[in-house]
Amino acid sequence: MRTEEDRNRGGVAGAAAVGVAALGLGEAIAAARGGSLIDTIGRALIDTVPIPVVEATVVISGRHDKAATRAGVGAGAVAATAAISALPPRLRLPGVVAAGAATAALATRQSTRSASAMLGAAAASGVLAAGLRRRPRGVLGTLGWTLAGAGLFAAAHTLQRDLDRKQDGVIRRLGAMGAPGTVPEDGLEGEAGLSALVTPEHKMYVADVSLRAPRIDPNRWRLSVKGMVAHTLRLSLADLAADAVEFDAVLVCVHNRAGEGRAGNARWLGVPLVRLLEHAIPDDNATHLVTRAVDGYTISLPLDALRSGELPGYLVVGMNGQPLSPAHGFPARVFVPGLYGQYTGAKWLSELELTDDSHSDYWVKRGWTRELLRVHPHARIDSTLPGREIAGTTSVTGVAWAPPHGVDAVEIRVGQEDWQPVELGTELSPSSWRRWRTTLKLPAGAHTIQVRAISRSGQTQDAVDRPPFPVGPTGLHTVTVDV
Ligand SMILES: Nc1nc2c(c(=O)[nH]1)N[C@H]1C(S)=C(S)[C@@H](COP(=O)(O)O)O[C@H]1N2
Ligand SMILES: [Mo]
Repeated sequence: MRTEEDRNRGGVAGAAAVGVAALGLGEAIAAARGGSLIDTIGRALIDTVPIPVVEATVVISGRHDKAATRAGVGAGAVAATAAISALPPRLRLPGVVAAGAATAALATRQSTRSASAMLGAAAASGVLAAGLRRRPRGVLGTLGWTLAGAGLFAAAHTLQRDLDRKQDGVIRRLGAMGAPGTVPEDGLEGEAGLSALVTPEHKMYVADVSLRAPRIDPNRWRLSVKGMVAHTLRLSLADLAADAVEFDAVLVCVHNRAGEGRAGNARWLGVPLVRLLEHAIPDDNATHLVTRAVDGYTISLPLDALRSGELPGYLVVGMNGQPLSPAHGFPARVFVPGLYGQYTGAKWLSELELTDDSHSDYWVKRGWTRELLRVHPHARIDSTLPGREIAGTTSVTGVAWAPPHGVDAVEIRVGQEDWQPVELGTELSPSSWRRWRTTLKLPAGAHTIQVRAISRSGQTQDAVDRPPFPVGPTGLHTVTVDV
């Protein structure tokens, strides 16, 4: 006869398998209702962990920050299950209830508020409670629970993919946003390894605190301009598109360290924010424009600087001739060329609110400076290849930016030799990135190459290596070539 004690001896593997199945069911149920349990928990974690943890995750996971966060949630859930299963039997049910309640609390936070995730959490708790009472033992039982969990994850993935495809279809049916027109050129076409002058949408970096782009119905979406204004506005995507103009500008994440790819140059379509302000007429005591997203993210911009033109901000509805993609902020975002992405305005806008100084932004609450962080001039090396024209030479290409003033010069140096200018491509606009190339004659052996950008406002790229936090990264891109 099996005693209670026997049953409890089922290994950690069995408990972990129950955890996988529980999370899988929770995820599938949330997905069936258009949400995600894992992503809701992940976002709540991003919202609450200390800044050094956020910074370390960005450095370690690079472009895979979202996958890393999800993996962390999965591992945490399995570990929690194993921990609960190790409790004395009478404490296990309370343990499951506590874990379920904690998860539900995360799912109701302001930024994540998700009924689907709450439902998923409840279902997961039920599976946990039942599964830990009759914990699987032996290879077969453990395998069965694990496979059931895997199947549920696969189902959740399929549901999510179908919803995303549907959303892509809705966006595609809106048609072009802006004039697709001719492909811009800068005279440096055909350089192998050099970034495109205009970054294609799928190559544009994605950075945000939401693990999944919200799916917004453009037919029901309205942008409200409200708060301390004489006229509250409610604008549809078509209203906005009708007033929009095209501009070229580079978007740079504050986490882009020397030589990295968290930057891209696009042809945007947007309504100058000054035009919206002219219609809304801010009250005299309004000082800030809060850009608020459906995911609870906010960034605010100083009204004076927007109106004087010092911050040439836009309400953006298009990128490279198309509507914004879900990842890049569909249906609308705010973008001020020259400010780092974290300070430039929210994607997935829900409203613009005029306020006084009392509002505190998402990242300011988390310890980032209230000062707007301006993009430092930066040059990046994209390729170092054997010269095509003259044997024994090395052709070096790259991009450089210094928005909103523009790149005046890019200089290169080999080892500790003098800085020398490179050839610049034609500038699309001062706020865009500028491509460059040069040919070096290098003797055989290994050489260290560095580049720096000099802005038209007279700022030379700072060579001192600093991390992104707290005022944006500095330092030079350094590459070693073997000739
Ligand atoms: N709603 C919302 N907007 C946001 C963010 C966010 O987390 N949520 N992140 C900002 C940051 S840090 C950057 S770098 C840019 C990135 O824009 P992209 O993903 O289109 O490249 O969006 C900004 N806007
Ligand atoms: Mo960013």
